[in-house]
Amino acid sequence: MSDTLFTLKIIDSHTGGEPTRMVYEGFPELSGQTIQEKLQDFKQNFDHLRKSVILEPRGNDVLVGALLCPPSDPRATAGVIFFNNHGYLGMCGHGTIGVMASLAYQQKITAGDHYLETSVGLVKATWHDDGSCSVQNVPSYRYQKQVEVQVPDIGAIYGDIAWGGNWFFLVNDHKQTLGASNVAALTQFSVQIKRALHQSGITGADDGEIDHIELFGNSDIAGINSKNFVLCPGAAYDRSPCGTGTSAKLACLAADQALAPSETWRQESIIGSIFSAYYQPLDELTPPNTSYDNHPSNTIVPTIRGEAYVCAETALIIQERDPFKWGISL
Ligand code: PYC
Repeated sequence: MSDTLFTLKIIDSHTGGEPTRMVYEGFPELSGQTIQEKLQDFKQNFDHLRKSVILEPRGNDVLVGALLCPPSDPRATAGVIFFNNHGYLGMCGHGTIGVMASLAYQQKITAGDHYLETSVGLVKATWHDDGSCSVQNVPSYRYQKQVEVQVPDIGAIYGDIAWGGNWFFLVNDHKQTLGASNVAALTQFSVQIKRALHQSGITGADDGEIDHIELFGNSDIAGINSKNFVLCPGAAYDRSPCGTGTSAKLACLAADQALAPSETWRQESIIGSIFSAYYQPLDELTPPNTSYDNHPSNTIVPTIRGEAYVCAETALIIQERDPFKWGISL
């Protein structure tokens, strides 16, 4: 007799080295009309499935999951809930590109504009003939400039707090070597900053938890504006340049008038993958999202472009008698 509890159909992809696991069949139907209501149901009643999909032995700490669900907005191709080893993400830029590559692989989309409904707003994803994808992200803004945080054993660190679909602390002056061979030290350093922000009660707007730390430095590649290291919630580092992190960066550059609207910004990740990006001021655009009444005047609408590659199409099997059916949580 079969003791299979769930058979979850997935497509794995990577965007600039950062993996996305799109779950498109076999997940219980989430209750609620809106994507936020579905997210609540996921959190309250199916968090064990998040762990099954992401944690070892079926996944790993680097993975970002993307659950496809029916959208409530008639413009949207799909609703998508992003999650990882730590919990849930508002938006995910590399994940959106990964979902689009997976949908294209399944021949569910063709070149052109598509909308995806996320828990923090509708995003426009354009699938290009060359296999790249542009994501017009949710409106992004710098909340506070050069905030000081006292980090035990390190000292004062200054960073900007910005929203790019998740909350970021962006640090330019850190005296760290931004190189792939230094990721262990960069991770440790960024974890200390994140912990200090938390202990000091420093948050984004509306007490939003700052769960991503972003360190910037110069790129060695001609024509590339910047290189970053991004610590994700759950302590893995982003292999891609981070779509929401690049959006937060554009918001800071726009606020400092260091980048003009429509000017291209090329962001390199710590492993050398690249996103290109630009922004439009919010007041010059009618984005697909619903209400913008509460956005600060320096709000921009960023667009991020990158490539994702499909690497696996399979099903996750979750058996009743498996002692690690809900993943390994240490
Ligand atoms: O690309 O936005 C992103 C992202 C967030 C966390 C990992 N990647």
